[in-house]
Amino acid sequence: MPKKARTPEERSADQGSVDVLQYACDLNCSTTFDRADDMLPCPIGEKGQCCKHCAMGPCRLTKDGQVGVCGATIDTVVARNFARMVAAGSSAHSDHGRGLALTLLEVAEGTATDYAIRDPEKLKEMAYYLDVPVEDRSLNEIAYDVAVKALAEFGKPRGELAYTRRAPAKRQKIWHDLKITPRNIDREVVEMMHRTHMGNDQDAVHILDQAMRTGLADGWGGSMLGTDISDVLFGTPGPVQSEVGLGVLSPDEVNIVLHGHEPTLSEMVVVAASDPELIEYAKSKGAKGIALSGLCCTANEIIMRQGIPTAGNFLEQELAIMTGAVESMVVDVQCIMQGLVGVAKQFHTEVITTSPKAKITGATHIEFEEGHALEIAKGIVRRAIDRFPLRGKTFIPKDRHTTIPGFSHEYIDYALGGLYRGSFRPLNDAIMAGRIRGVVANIGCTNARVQYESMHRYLTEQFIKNDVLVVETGCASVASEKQGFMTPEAALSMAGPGLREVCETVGMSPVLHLGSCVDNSRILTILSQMASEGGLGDDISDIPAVGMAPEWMSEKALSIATYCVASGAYVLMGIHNPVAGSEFVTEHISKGWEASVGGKLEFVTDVEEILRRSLAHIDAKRAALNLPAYDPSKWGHSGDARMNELLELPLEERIKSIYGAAQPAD
Ligand code: MSK
Repeated sequence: MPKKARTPEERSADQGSVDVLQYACDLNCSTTFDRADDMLPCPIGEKGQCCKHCAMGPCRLTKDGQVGVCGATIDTVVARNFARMVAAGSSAHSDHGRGLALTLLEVAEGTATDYAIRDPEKLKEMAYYLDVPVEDRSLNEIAYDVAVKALAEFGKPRGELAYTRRAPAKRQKIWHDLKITPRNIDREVVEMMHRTHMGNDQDAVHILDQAMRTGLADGWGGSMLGTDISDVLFGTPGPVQSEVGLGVLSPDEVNIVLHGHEPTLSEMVVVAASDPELIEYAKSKGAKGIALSGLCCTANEIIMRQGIPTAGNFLEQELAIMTGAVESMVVDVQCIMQGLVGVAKQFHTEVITTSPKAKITGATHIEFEEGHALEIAKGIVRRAIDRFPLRGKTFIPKDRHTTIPGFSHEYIDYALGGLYRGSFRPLNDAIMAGRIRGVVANIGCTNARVQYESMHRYLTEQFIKNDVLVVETGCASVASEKQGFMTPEAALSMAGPGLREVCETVGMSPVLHLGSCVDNSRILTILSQMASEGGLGDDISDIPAVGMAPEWMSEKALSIATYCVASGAYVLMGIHNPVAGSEFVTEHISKGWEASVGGKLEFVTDVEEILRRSLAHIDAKRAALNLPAYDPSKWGHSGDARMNELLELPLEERIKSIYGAAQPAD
């Protein structure tokens, strides 16, 4: 029986999206939410109990003690299914990182002349970890060797991933002892697929150990390289003021929405859209100009470096087109719904695929090549302008919100200590004193099966009220941006007394935007630096911190969760438990992994329970470090004069007063 269709309010916690969903109902447009209501999840696949790894099956193992045609137990089948999802997620992030390494190589070789090295210091930092000499060498020479060494990380025949040396020494030893230090990125993914092929690894614990190694190849390999090279090529992010919400779509300009993940294309479209000739061309077609906005992780990439507004998260891709105001939706890889093409057909929007790895039937394909990047980007912008006269009736919701994203770990380091004494010491001290109770990394997707953004919002609000500093990436961060959580005002009006004092002193928001999905690697770096700074133990697993993805949907989220756990973190995921079919596997990734690597993975659907377990874990870690118990009554008695003064100012002036003239990076 199909489920009853939910109302727009039951589908989304975002008012702008609710308005567009209502408009979609009036227009009789079908969306991902209708499809979710029509199609119940398969109850066997949902729990990981279906094995389709050979043609003797598929085998559906639903009863206790049941085995597949080959004799595979339910524990083996569930572990294999989970491990394959981790491998898929790891491959997606890592292929993204490889693409950037290839772009860096082209820049060094002089064949991608539209790009440049924007952060030479970051390049030298990469060189250090990849054993590339820097003395008396040109940036291009260093970049060439860094790119070659980075590419070797994907397939070098011997050794271990170079970036694993960035982890605390104790953590590296745990990986060595357990034999899960990744050797090279591709090898771990390939081995995971090999091991889970019919007739190979048939021991759930052994399979799950390799799942951790495959995840680590993502976090400390593909993703970390992706983040670093993006910073080298496009600049390391710093705070920048911008806006978020479907209301950022312009009623009278050509709207181009950039969607996907890799910044190589989107950064070039940003350059192309500011070309005076193209702006004039847009005016010749009756538009006032060209308005860019982002969706999903491309949104994170371009808002944190260029200040380009974010139209929405993963679940708002169809809704953006339904406003009738989008001339082009330009996509590359990951999290792009095939349903876009069907929706676009009902409007004047052209969906343009650009990656050689991702075509969609019915979409226009314009293949992107780094060697002709700007020329191709200009062609894409021109096509969008040509569609402006075809625009019909529009419905753009009013909702748009001010936000300040762009907190790279380098910026946090700088913000805490200044240029000459930048360090994580003040953050560690604040946690040790109890001003900050702990840290939560709230990350991941939005999911059409729940009222999206509601869990992100509730949890984030509760954490900051409880003096927990929140860092965010991916689509989770869009939810907080819409709530104004990423403005200093949120610290003044919503944060608990201790966290507010810290935010006020440092001039930061209580929720920090750290970037896109690959930028979860920044969280690993921050945790490692906090561990090395001293006072919070000597490993990531000692820090009073929790990771979570309460509305996850992507295999990438499982890879992130797995590498965070293997790095020592407690990770809570919502939605459903994909290993629910095996009590043994469910127990092993929690208590078993905690015993072997100090981190644990749990799937919890009740938002109150996620909150309770997170705070309990943070408090338990504080107690284990002999830190004072969390006591909010001790704080909130300083800095009030400055706070009251700021509260008198209108929001824009208040932000300027705290951040100075923070401007989009040029
Ligand atoms: S885009 S993986 S829906 S966070 Fe990175 Fe958002 Fe999840 Fe895609």
